Amino acid sequence: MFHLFPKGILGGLAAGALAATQFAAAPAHAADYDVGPIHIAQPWARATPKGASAGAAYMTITNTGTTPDRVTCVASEAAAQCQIHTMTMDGGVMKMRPVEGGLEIAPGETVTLKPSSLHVMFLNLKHPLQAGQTVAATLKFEKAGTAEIGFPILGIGAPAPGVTSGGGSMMMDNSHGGMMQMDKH
Ligand SMILES: [Cu+2]
Repeated sequence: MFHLFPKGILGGLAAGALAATQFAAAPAHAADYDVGPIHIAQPWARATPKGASAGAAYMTITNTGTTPDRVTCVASEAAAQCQIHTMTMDGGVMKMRPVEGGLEIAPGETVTLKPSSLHVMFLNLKHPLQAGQTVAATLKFEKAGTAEIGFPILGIGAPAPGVTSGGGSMMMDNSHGGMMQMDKH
């Protein structure tokens, strides 16, 4: 079949397809960060509806070192408070609570923060998280040190970058309202 097309047209089609692919992939790309032996990949946050008091951010953290480390969120420009939360099902209700003493990343381990699971929580937002912008937060690793991470903000209810489906039927992780309860410590 290929012999029916002049070589120049085929080349043009291939180049066009490649350019379109690169363009489509570009917005999902986020910077990675290294803090000592800690590698942070694909940070992202979800946009929040107007008036929401809380927002969430996600990333993948790998400890390439030989000793365990613990991470906490110490500050964010967008919120009065920044914490790392776990989510668990308790009697059919999704509950989240701050990770006490920091989230441990064991040597050689990768921990993924993602919707309906571990997340960085911004409490008492100063302004909504707007899709297309970036929200910055300062993470403190007990041993590796401190890093300011920029989380590109994806749409409200967006799945994790690289995940094609919406991540199941759980709706409660977006607004932190509804069925969700939060334990105060
Ligand atoms: Cu939370």
